[in-house]
This record gives sequence, C-alpha cells and structure tokens, in this order.
Amino acid sequence: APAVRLADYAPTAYAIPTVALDVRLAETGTLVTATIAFTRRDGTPAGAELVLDGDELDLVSAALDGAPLAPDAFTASADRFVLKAPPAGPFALTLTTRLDPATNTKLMGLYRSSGTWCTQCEAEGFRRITYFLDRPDVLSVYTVRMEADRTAAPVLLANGNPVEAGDAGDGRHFAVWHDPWPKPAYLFALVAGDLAVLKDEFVTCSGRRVELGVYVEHGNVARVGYAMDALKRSMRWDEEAFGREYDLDVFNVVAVGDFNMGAMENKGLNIFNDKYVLADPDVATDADYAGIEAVIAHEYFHNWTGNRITCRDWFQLCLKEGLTVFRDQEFSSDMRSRPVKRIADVRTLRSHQFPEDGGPLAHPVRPETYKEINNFYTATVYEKGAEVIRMLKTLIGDEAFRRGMDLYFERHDGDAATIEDFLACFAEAADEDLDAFARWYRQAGTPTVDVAEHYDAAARTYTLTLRQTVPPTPGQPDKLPHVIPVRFGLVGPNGGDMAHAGVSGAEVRGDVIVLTQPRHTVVFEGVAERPVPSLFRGFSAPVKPNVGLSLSDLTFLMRHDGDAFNRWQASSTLAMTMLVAGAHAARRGGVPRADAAYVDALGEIVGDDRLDPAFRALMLAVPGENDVARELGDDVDPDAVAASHRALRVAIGTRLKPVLSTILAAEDPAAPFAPDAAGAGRRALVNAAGDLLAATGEAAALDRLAARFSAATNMTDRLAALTSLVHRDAPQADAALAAFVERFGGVPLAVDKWLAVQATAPLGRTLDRVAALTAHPAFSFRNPNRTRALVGSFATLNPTQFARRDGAGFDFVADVVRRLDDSNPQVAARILVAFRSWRSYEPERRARAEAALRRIAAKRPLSRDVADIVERTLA
Ligand code: HT7
Ligand code: ZN
Repeated sequence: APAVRLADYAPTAYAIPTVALDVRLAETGTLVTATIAFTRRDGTPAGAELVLDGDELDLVSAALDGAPLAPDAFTASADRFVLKAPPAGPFALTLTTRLDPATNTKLMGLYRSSGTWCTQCEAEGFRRITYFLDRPDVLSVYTVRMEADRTAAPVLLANGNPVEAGDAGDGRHFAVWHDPWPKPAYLFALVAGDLAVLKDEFVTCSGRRVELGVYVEHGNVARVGYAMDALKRSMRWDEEAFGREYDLDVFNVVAVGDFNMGAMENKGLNIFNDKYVLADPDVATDADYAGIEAVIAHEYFHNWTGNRITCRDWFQLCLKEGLTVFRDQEFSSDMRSRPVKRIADVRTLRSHQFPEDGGPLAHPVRPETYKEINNFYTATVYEKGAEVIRMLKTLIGDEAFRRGMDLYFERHDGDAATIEDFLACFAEAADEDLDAFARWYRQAGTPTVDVAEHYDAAARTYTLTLRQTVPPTPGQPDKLPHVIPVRFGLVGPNGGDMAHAGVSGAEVRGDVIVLTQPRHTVVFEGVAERPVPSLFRGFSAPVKPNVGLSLSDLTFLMRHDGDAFNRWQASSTLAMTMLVAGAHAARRGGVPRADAAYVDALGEIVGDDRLDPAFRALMLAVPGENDVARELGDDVDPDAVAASHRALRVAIGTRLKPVLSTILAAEDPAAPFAPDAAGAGRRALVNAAGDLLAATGEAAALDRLAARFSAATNMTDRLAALTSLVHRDAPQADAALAAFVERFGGVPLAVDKWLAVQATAPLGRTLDRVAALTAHPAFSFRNPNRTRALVGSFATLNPTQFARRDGAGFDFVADVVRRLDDSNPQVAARILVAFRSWRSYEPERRARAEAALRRIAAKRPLSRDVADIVERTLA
C-alpha cells in the first residue's frame, strides 16, 4: 500500500452533516443500515464522484434519497464504495451492510467479547461497519437505533443521550441514542449485552446532573468502585484545573475482556479493556490501581482534548494524545506524590520512548508519513508528546500556559485542528515566537546535551558550556537545534542552592536556562565557591544529559539536591555507571563491582524515615537490564548485562542487609489495605527490600519471602513475593505458582500475572515453559491481554531468554507474530516491536534476530501492520 503523506492533506469533496444508523444485532449476520446525509463542499464541482472507505464489507443494498441505486450508478467492493455522479445538492445514501461480529478476530469495527457486542473505531474501524468518509476531519451528528434479543442483550448503549427505548416484538427490543455533538467516525461506539452496572451521579460546576454508569460482566460489579471514584475525581479535576465541564446527560464506561489497547474515549461511551476498570485488593496490585486511575482520567479528559477539539488528520495524533497524557500525568501528580509520579513517568519514557527514538522505528512526535496508522500509537506520540507540552509550560510559565489552553478551547471548540493551530494559541497567549520550539514536533531523535563546567575562584565566576546534538534518524540525516529548557540549581556545600549575581550566555528565565543554539557558554557571576550543578531538574527536557560529574559529586547530589527528581537521577546515574562497567567486565569474564560509597549513600536514604517510602523504593530500583543495554549501544551481550545487574543487586542486598531487614521488620501485617499513594509507597518499599534480600540467595531471605507469599492479604504483596521467588529460582517457587493458579485460575486478570511472572523469569527453562503455557486452558491467542501477558512480556521484559544465544527465543516470538498476523495484526505488530533493537546485539545474536525477522517478512499474505514494522525494522 502506498504511504500516506501529511503534505498531501486536502479536505474531502463532501461533508456529512448527519448519520442515522439502524443496527440489527443477531447471533449471525448483523445488519447495519446507514442513512448518510452528504453536502458538497465549496470548491467541489457538481457531480464529482463520491468515494467512501470500506474494510472487509459486504454490501446488501444501496439507495439514493430513498430510491434503490441502479447497478451502473455505483461500484462497491469490500474496501470501497463509489457513487459515480452524485446530485449537485444535498443528498442521502442509505447503505445496508451485513457483518459477522462473532468472527471478527481483529477486534476493530463491531465484534463480540464474551457475548457482548462492542465496537472499536479508532483509527479506521468505522469503515468495517459501513462505507464512510472514515477520517477525523469529517464531523457528523449521529442518531443510532439498535435492536437486539432482549435476553441476549438487555443493555443497549451508544454515544450521546438516550432518546427512546421499547419493545420490537419477537423477543427483541430497541433503543435510540442521539449525540448532539458533531464527531468524527472514530468516536462512534455501541455496546449491547447482558451486563451489570454500577450507577452514580455527578453534579457539574454549573449544577447539571450527569448520570454515570460503569458496565461490566455479571459478578464483577463489586470490583468497579475504584474506577467510579476515579471517574468522579477526574470530572471534578478537569473543572478545577482546566475549566472543562462535562457536556452530556450521561457518561458510561463499559469494560470488556477482549480489547486491542487500554481504552477508548468514544463520546459519552468510553469502552475499556477490563484491566483498567476491575479492581479489588485480592486481584489488583497498587500498580493496577494507579493504572486504572490514570486511564479512567485519560479517556475522560479526551472529552475536551480529542472529542470537542479533534484532529484534522492522523498526523496530528499527538494533538490529542500528547496533550491528554500530559493532563492525566498532572491529574495523577495531584492525586498522588508529584516527584514520585515524575520519576515513574521518566522511567517509562526512558524505557519505552528512548529506544524507539534511537532505533529503526524512530519518528517525529508528529510524523509526516505512514503506511499503517495503527503503528503510530507510540511512546513518541504519547509520552514524548506529553513532554513537549510540559516543556512548553516550563518555557512560557504557568499563567501563559493556562491562557493558551483557554484560548485553544475557545477558538477551536468543534474543530478538527492541527499542531499549528494549537501552538498559535500559546504564541499569542505568551506573546512569543514558537517557530523554533515547533521543531520538537518535526524532528525525531533524542538530543544529547554535553555539559562542561569551570569555576574561576579569582573571578568568582562559574561557567557551564552546554552543547546539544540531535542525532540523525531514519529519513532525517540533518537536524536543527532544539529549544531546550534546563531547570537548574547551583548546589552549595551546605546542600542549599547558591545565589549568583547575574548570568550571561543564554536567556535565563527564573531557574530555567533556555538553550536555543548548538552551543552556549553560560557564565554565572558572583559565585562564592564551586557549586555542584544540578541540571535538568524535574527532567525539564526529554534529552540525554552528559554532565560527567564525579562519583563524589553524584553521591553529594543524591544526598542533598533540593530537587527530589535529581536526587533519584544522581543515584540512577551512579548505578548506571557501575552497571555499564560491570557489563564490560562480565563480557571479558571478569567480575562486576559496586562502589561502596554509592551503596552507603543509598542505605542512608533508604533508611531515612522522614522521606516518602515510595521515593525510597524508587531509589532502590536500579536501572533495568534493557536500560543498560541501551546505554551500551552496540555489541550487547544480554547475559553479561544480566550478570552485572545481578551483581549490583547482590552487592546492595548484602551491604544494606541491616537497613533492609529493619524495613521488613517494621511492616505491620495487620494494616488494612487502602489503594492510596501512602499505602502503595509503604508496600513498594517493603517489597523492594524483600526482593533485594532475596537477590542474595540466602535461604532465610527466601523462607521469609515464601512466608510473605502465603500470608499476603493483597495482590501487591502476593505478586511481589511470587515474582522474587520465581525469578530467583527459589526452591519454594513451584509450590507458590501452583498455589496461585489454584486460587486465581478462574480470574483472567490474575491469570495474566501468573503467566507474566513465568514468562519474565531469567531462567534457561523459561522458553519451554512459555511454549507449554500456550496450551494451558486459561490461555488463548484470541485474547490480547493473555497474549501480551505471556508472549509480550517474554519478548520485552526477559532480555536474556528472548535473546538466547541459540536464537530459540527469537524464533518462538517470530512464530507467534506469524500466527497472530492472520487473526489480529494490530497485536502481532506490537509484539514484533520487541525486535527493534536487534542491531545492537553482538554478532551471533544479531544474525539470529535478523533471520527471525526475515522469516516474518517472507510470510504471505502479510498484514499491512506487520509488513510496515518488519520493513522499517530491517531497513
Ligand atoms: N485513543 C485510543 C487509541 C486507540 C485504540 C484503542 C483501542 C483499540 C484500538 C485503538 N487504536 C487507537 C486510546 C487512547 O489513547 O486514549
Ligand atoms: Zn488517548
């Protein structure tokens, strides 16, 4: 298929002001009759042909303004409907299509999940329901009449407000929904099924009552309270933080078990992967609760950033996604701890987006070409997109940022907008030229900022030289410099920030140095003694700083930096230095070593009861093996990386045994469970301590873990203990796994944890076990959550076993990708992404990975999703 290009954008020849859908759901052969009103846009010549998108469609009948269309007036195939000579004035096409939702394994369009009919239309799923102008700049008002068997589907939901419902005879019933807000087809949704509901109510800031419903399979209502609470908090927060009020009489959320992604923001009817709705302490971990809170908020926030203002075309995806991620991150920061949330978000960015930006799949936050849009729901568009918004706020300040947001909502409400439209609002609000800043949307690649420092005692000046490099990426060999906000502090010997008497060499706004050139020499005057520079505080820009501080400077910052993020960063930088040196040593057959001063500083912080336990837990989490591999860059031997990682953790566990044991001993096993940030932080710290002690392999530590597993009263502690036992290959591991599945085998979301723990075990027998688990009755390749839990986590979170030297891990994942390519290409393509860093392996593994990739590329037929990723990965 040819690539789609941003430069080729042109509006459609026709607009669609209204759509009326009549959907007759049946076990076999669902009929959809769409009456679509068209008007000719200005500039379209009268009679210009109308071309509608379709995808695997079966047309039953076609009529124009109520009269059947003559066979020579149109052509129709599975993927296109063409009306050859439309009337010059407004007209309506009535098209009936026959669908078979039960065999729709792609989970795009109308499909069935455990008996429930549901839809997924973003990005291009609506064209699998009826022929349409299926693109985001065609906004229409929808009315939907649904009809189904009353027993099979007592619940009938669609977008907007309910209008009418009643009996349809023959055991069937109907409902009519009307959405007054014009929307693109990707926001269309319907749900029909036998579902239970938790209802509640929200009164908006202007006093309007909104009826809220969270729909789930029967038996699960007791597990939706947290999601409902998160929804109400999100609605209030959007009013308070962004002045955004909800705009319909109802807001419904439906949880389904079969879903390609996390959730979908359909207008007034959000559809969720049940993983992001269902929670009780027995089955959900603290991370699950935080995920539910964030995703519920994210989808709700789309009501304004995505739905009321949508994207002109799919190249503008970050307009809604980057902005909405930024909003959900801010929400979670306000609900929980801001520094802890920031550290967690930066870890995610580094582990997901940095490798994307540094590999064959690198693309700008706003791509300029794509072959398959589903492959651009990426960490770059979402997470780097959010970082770009955060930098914008840092640069123009909180007040101008809020004015810019207000202007954006006011000016573009009801529009399908672009990044240029968005930035123009901030340029106006801040009275600032943002042209150079806009490069963040156009240039791929993570910039490096090299820093050199010099203190002149006689002149009392402190000089920082900052040099940025934006690396070449596929299709972009040369780059212009970025506008980079560097939030900084000059930390004095007493740990406080030092004053200075003036600065030159770059614009400085408060505590932010603004880099605009490839190189800046920034001179601070009147600096009493040499400070330790604390740069990129709060991770003020998505770059790789290379400050080259000494070990003693870093341990100093670890202990004293006034910025919590940079305390953590200093610790991570130190750990990374040791991990990289250790990996090199292990590669040469040597022994990795840990720096005692670092471990002692870590011990002091971790043992400091005045600090937030969640922060202390994050300090204990040294960079992961994939992070180390990325830092190494090339000739990576994952076994050497793992040896280095293990050695550092054993060193920490051994040297800090007293403080870690004290943390474990201080745990109150009778404390009631609450899924709040404070409780989660305490559990994170205790479990990190238990895991590090287990890393030493001491029998007593493993016994204590096994006891913690058996006595656990919540899933966070149970899963943490199980993971430590299984990954440490403890003698108690198999019994614990058996006990877990015995108790939770009937709960799919818990089964996912059981599968993932085994798939991520860094053990030689793991691949055989994973292969055997594909035949387990609780596993199915039809279900994306099961597939991701077993195969996705094996491929992305088990570096030594996926990249086994004999290539068997690569071959296994390649076989799965080939198999899924036929049933669910979207999920297949996402799993395939695990190969993206194949070129950085040492030669033997590199050859094995390439062979596996070529086997995928050779499959016929090959979906566009998988072909696109495999071609770019091999290019
Ligand atoms: N806007 C949604 C992204 C999405 C999606 C969701 C489910 C299945 C397929 C999908 N394709 C794209 C989710 C979000 O970012 O809010
Ligand atoms: Zn989103």
